Amino acid sequence: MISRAMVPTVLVCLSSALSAQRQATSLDADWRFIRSDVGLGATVDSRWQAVALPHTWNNLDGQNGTAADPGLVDGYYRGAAWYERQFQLPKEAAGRRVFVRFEAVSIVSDVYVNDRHVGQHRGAFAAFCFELTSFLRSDAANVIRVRADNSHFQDVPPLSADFTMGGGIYRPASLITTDAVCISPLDSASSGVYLTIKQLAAESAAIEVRTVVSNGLTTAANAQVEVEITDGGGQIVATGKRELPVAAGQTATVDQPVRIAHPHLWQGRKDPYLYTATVRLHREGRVVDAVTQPLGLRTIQIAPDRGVLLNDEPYPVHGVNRHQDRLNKGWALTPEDHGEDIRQILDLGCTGLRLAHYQQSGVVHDLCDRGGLLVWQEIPLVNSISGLPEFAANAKQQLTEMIKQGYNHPSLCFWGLFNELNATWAEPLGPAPDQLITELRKLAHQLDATRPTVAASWMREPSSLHELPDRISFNVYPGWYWGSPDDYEKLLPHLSEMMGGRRVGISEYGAGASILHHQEGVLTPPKSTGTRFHPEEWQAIVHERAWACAQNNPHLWGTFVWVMFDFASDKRDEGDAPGRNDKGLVTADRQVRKDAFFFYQANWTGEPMVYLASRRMTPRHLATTEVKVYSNCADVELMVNGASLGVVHPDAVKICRWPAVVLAPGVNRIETVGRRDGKEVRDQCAWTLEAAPAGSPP
Ligand code: GCB
Repeated sequence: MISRAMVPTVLVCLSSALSAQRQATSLDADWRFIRSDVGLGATVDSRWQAVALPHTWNNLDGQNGTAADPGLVDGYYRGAAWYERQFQLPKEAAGRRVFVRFEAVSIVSDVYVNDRHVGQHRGAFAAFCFELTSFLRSDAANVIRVRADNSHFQDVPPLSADFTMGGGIYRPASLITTDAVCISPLDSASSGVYLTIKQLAAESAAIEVRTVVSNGLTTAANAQVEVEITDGGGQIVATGKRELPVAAGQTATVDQPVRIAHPHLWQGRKDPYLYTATVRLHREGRVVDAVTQPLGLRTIQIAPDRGVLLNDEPYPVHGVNRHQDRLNKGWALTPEDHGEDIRQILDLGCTGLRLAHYQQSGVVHDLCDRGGLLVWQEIPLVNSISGLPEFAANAKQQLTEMIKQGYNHPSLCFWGLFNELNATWAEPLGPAPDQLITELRKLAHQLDATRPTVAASWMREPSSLHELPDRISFNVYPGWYWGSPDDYEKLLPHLSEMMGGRRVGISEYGAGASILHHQEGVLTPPKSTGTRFHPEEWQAIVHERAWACAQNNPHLWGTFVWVMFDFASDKRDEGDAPGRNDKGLVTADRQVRKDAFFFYQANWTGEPMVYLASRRMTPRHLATTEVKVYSNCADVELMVNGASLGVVHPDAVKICRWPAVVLAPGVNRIETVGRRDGKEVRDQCAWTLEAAPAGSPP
């Protein structure tokens, strides 16, 4: 514990040379925090900790299993906590408007400034923004307090889910000061600028730029809205200017058409080319505000017969799911953490990404724009709904925030409406979700006519729910929760047939795996997936069979592995650690890539690679074993203890096998070399053959 006296209070000082335009100042440093519902009037004393954003209180208790915290209902603290911080406005801010923007606070947050309630936000995943102007003291330090509460709320999705619902101000926060007339930061905390591609052809692109302007004056204002589009090299390629009268205290919207000649398209991973759109607001002869947004020129569709069409061309979408979670950090991720995740996802060769099961950080969206990933982002409507009208209203609010805040990101291609919803299966049982989903789809289309809606279903039988999003997807786990990996072959055409021959997505598939657990010889599915033994080899088998059926499959429009990284789900108790879902291709600390990671890398990337599977299975007890290598090379050679066992060509899913390799007692040196186009790549490991433990089968 650090007492307040020990913490130097660093006041936010906005730049002394305030320009007329908006200023954003980070509020991330110098908060005090207490994990208790102490109330607004509580004195900040030695019980309060010094913390910085991003911050969560569940990074440790939310990942250690429920048994570690038997006193807590969910096994981790779900309740209210308080944050407090001081800031001072410089004289130059006088007469300007001041806003606070939180990029996310979980789940319900109440913001107070100088002991007055500024506003409440309900929902753990979207940004929100409040105007502080009338709450501030210009002559003294201002105090902001936030009560964040991650209890269960019957009106805020998700009602339940297989992940820890971390609490806290777990993304950055900032103060924004603007002129009295500004591009609105209050339109569902979006940028206030919406870029819509109206037409895209080789000769020209027609873009409509919608700008929302807020007038904080008590008199009418005459603003001019200027649009400037620059290309990747910073050259201006389109401009426009419009007059916009805004009544006193009101918000007005202007739509401006602009054209870009010979557009350079955003082409996914092939060429994620970005333009930049800048909107400037002029008043009384000066620029008073400006907002800059990414602009990627692309169209997106999911055709029932041809699958995903990016710019009218079929585009193979294969990728992974990702949670906003990391070992020992929970949801409080830095830009570097997000950066490393997306780098690993790109390294894997993904073309698609599903952000499960909620809106993720804007940092991630920027990285996906630049990396060329086609992203599915969804609202957290998981398992069941409640019949409360407030629940439906909140789901609509979260959808609105997700769409408005993500609108200009070309990588965001599919809006997800639900995950595994079913009134008859989920606990707690809820009412039939059909009406709500119908309303959500309508709302999504009203807000955004350019992107298809999607959803993930667990049901393999016909359901009215499957018809509600524009395109349905299925979460399927043959070889894990049910059946065998061989079931993929019949399952994929079955799902498409069930949907009248239309292509379907596979939004989740996979199996758990521990890098500490291994199975020699003939592999068998786990008797129960909820048990401790989750061999890495079985996960690889499930993915090998799944991908053998899924690649180039004419029944599918896209596939997403469950899941890229192991993640915290405190209620789980299986695999090698309680509190963890271990279906990741990479461990929760991002340090170890499991065998299945390299299986996909061999299939999805072009840079020559070889990888020796089961490298961690040592010591071993079977002298005669199959050796398996994943490689995208033309020829792959295996050497055991220096002797070549011959060259093999990878099969249709990039697997090379040497059956019946005989190991010597003690340490064996296993080496492989892949060759392609005059390039050589190598991998090696050491396996120790031990005598089988007494009593084990021959
Ligand atoms: C699912 C859910 C996902 C779970 C996953 C699993 O179908 O959509 O949230 O984490 O299965 O691992 O069981």
